[in-house]
Amino acid sequence: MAEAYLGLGSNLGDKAAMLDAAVAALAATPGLAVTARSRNYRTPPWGDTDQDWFLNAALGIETVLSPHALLEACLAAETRLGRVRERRWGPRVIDIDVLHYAGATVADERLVLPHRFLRERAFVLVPLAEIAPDLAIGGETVEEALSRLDRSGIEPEEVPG
Ligand code: PH2
Ligand code: MG
Ligand code: MG
Repeated sequence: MAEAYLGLGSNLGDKAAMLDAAVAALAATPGLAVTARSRNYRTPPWGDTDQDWFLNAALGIETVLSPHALLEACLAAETRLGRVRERRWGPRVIDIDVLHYAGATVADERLVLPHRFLRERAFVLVPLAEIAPDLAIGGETVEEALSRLDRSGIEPEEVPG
C-alpha cells in the first residue's frame, strides 16, 4: 500500500457536484481507498486568468496501484465525468492531479512527481495543508511552502446548514 495525495479542481457546471462525483469515482476504483478529504475551496483562476473561479480540494488515498496506474485511473475518471481537453490551463469540469506518491520521484513524458507546480500553487497547497500540513515536498513541508505564497482570494466554500 502506498500513501498518495490528489488535487481536484472544477470551474465549469456544478463545481461542488463534480468534486463529489470525482471522489465517488475514485473511491469506486479497485485498489484505491480515499482516506482524507479537505473542504472545498473557492479559488481565483491561476495561469490563464480569463476564466471562471475554481473549486479546489485535496484527497489523501491509500493505493496498491503504481504511480502510472494511478495516473491512468485519474484520467479515466476525468473522462467518465465528461472532461474534454481544450486549451492548456483552461476551463474544465474536472481535473484530478496526482500531487505526491509515497515520496516517489518520477519524471517522464506521462507523469512528473511530485507535481511540477505543487510548491507554486496556493490553490493546491491550501487544501493539501488541511489534510497533510507536515507532508514533505522537495525538502520542505506543505505548510512551509505555503507560507511563501499569496493565498489571497482562497476561501473555504460556505456549506449551507
Ligand atoms: N488548474 C489549472 C490552471 N489554473 N486555477 C485554479 N484556481 N485552480 C485550478 O485547479 C487550476 C487553475 C490547471 O490544472
Ligand atoms: Mg490535470
Ligand atoms: Mg491541474
